[in-house]
Amino acid sequence: MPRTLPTTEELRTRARAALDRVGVTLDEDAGAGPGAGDVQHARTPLTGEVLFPVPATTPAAADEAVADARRAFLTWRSTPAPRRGELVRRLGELLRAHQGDLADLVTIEAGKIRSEALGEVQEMIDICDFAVGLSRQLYGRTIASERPGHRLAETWHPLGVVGVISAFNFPCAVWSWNTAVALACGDTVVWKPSELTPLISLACARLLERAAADVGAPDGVHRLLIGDRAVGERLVDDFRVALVSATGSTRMGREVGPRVAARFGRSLLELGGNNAAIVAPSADLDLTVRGIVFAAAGTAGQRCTTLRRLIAHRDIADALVARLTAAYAQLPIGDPFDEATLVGPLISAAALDRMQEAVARAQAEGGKVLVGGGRRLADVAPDAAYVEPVVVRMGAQTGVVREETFAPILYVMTYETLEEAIALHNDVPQGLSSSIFTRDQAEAELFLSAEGSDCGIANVNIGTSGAEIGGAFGGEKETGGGRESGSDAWRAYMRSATNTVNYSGRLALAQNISFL
Ligand code: UN1
Repeated sequence: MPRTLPTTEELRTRARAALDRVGVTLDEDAGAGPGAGDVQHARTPLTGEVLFPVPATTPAAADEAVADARRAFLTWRSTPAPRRGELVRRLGELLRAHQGDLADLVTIEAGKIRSEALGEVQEMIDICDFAVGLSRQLYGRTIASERPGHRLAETWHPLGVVGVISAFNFPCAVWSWNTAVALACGDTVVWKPSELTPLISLACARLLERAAADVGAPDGVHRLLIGDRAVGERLVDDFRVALVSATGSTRMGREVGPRVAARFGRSLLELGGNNAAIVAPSADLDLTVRGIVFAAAGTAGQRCTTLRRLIAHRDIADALVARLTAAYAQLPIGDPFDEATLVGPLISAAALDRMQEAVARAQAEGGKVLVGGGRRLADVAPDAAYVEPVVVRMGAQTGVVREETFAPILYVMTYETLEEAIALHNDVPQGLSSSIFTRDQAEAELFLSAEGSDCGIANVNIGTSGAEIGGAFGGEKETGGGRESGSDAWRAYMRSATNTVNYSGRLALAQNISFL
């Protein structure tokens, strides 16, 4: 087990070096644009300590940023889409060249282990590739007109300024899903990242700024707002922001959605998940255990796709739980830069408090802790939050199980019939990701059918987390209904127009109407 951690000073040096290679200088003007005044503090969950002060965006500068993005939109929307793709291609090249630097910043600020941090940057590279292709595939349809000599068609146009609000746990990939696609679609972007991850945000913004300069795109295609909730609220309420794409808690989405709707803006919400896996009697238990441990304990339980509920058939539940507890007991927890580590720190001491409260509630609601839950490295780093992922066996899906706690807690329940398992699976307010582990094809198909999982993501023999960018990402119910990333999620970033063209030389009205 790793017993040592890097010091805050070592992390500062490493962050400074990565920022320097990317082209960010941490000074009064760094990234926050004109009018920078207040300061925000970059921290690292590795030690729980402050790294650097970062200039925050003032409200006036935030308004100016939206104005810049709006101005840039007026030229960007008329730039041919394949040329817009060149900006995204250049961004992808820069992301490839700086994959290690960006991964360093993700580890330092979000606490991800090395391979997951590199994986997050890989998602950015992949979505850039996807969006470059998309820039030649923004297809509309032609529709058979009911009138002779008429053509009916659907055209897709850029939407406007897209406001991106992102969370600490995917501090750069979620930005890239939105930004790469929005730019290809002809939109411009104003980004309000999590307050907890300003450094990686400055690095991404700088690389995009460099890409824009390299290909001659307007500089205002992207603006970064460093700040707290008040800065995010300006984006939400600004009528010049056509789409607000927000990732975060259901509580945040409950505020953002109605406020954007009140001004008839569009919103795309990626909110909480409370993802479950059903493990059927025929499941391959070796594969299942590995799939579960990555999904439940990976990223220290801090993905919106993290596996939080396990619904195991009663005939295999004990065997499964025995293997799981053995695997959990071996998990290397500690320094995420150490190649052997699989579980890094929670983002903050407050996150640890919430985890401990949830475990205590689960116990009060009849749950039994089977493994984990202890704090680690408190002597070395008293301000950090290293914790053992925990497995709690529950007699029923009680109140706490139906809530999302953003920590590595896996609640285990049992079932007898698949119908019962699916009912339990769907009986939570959230609807993001889901899995079934089975070798019975009929069971798998039922789970994927309209009567099965009610989530936006439904998997077979693979865990709930770690989706590829090629599919649409998002979920139902309190998860918010948005779809981002691949497939045809791009349509949310454009507006469609229906065109009727009469080339007949005669006026023919639809629905056989006679007039004049
Ligand atoms: C998130 O946790 O906000 O499917 C996004 C996954 C990742 C994205 C998670 N590709 O786990």
